[in-house]
Amino acid sequence: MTKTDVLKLLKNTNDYISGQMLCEEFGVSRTAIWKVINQLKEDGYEIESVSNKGYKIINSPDIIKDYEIESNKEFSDGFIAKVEYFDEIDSTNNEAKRQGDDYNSEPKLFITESQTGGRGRRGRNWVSPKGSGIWMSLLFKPDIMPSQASMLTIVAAMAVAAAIKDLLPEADCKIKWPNDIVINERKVCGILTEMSAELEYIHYVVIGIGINVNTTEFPDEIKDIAASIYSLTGVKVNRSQLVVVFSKEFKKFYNIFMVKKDLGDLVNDYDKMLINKGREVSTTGAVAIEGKAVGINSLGELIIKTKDGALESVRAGEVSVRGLYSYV
Ligand code: BTX
Repeated sequence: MTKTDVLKLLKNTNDYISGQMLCEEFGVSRTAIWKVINQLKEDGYEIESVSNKGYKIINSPDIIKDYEIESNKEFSDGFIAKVEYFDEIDSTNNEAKRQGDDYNSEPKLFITESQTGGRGRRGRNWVSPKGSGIWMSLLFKPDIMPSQASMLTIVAAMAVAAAIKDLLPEADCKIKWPNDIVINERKVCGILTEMSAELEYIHYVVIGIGINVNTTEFPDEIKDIAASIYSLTGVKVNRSQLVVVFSKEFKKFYNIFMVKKDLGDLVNDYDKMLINKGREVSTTGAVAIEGKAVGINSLGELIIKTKDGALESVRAGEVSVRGLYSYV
């Protein structure tokens, strides 16, 4: 009997569950049940216990521990099979990679309350303070070629944006190509995809996702770009619920992606979420292009219509894109 087992039962019943029933269900003593209930109360779960009736869960805390996520009713509908939680870690992407070499099974999520060395793309830093965000990495082994893996970042971005919309339909949540999630044009989420591969074979992929959920303060160097879901919408989203909804959305988009192993059937949905669409952008990096962003193609490249009417497509690995006058 684990905390997940007990929580699942408590969360899935509206009525009281008697201690006797829990004992029988798990084949353990009343003391064992009582101990687990007390541990859950220490974690912040509000559990009512009434003599002759039993236990009833009144409220769950905003924690992102494995048992809180895995006991969610909808968890089994999602892509993630297993969760491993850390109070603090250097980087969940690093941990996924450390475990990746021995990895050969179901999709696993690494999640933490705080990162001491959170990483962005190309060696940039990712600010990951304690208690207010979701810092997580998904480890799995897709049956695709290494050259197709960058498209998974787009799939993940769609899933995060859709999950936020599921919980907050009113939020102006969009994607800044390729994979920043923005609300009111401020960055609330970044995604870093890494992999271990041979030329023609993927050992594993790690999709690292950082979401500013309830963060209220950011360091000076990012405070003009970054914001949190809470600071922008005034709503405190339950983080474990957001993870579960993300897992469901990721499964949905990933399954569509896997049919053709490209984004052809997702282009329309992506373009609807794309904040750059129809806006003037400029690229920096391998190629410098200015023009109006049109949308993406089935490889996830951004199509830009230049002043002379030519359509150019740029790859995420090659360029950064900004609005002509601002971050988007
Ligand atoms: P990125 O290169 O798109 O974004 C990094 C840039 O974003 C930084 O240079 C800074 O300007 C800005 N930034 C830093 N921290 C934040 C923040 N909390 N909110 C908004 N903007 C910020 C994006 O890279 C990839 C981020 C992935 C983060 C996840 S967290 C779990 C996993 N573990 C890990 O080490 N990284 C991933």
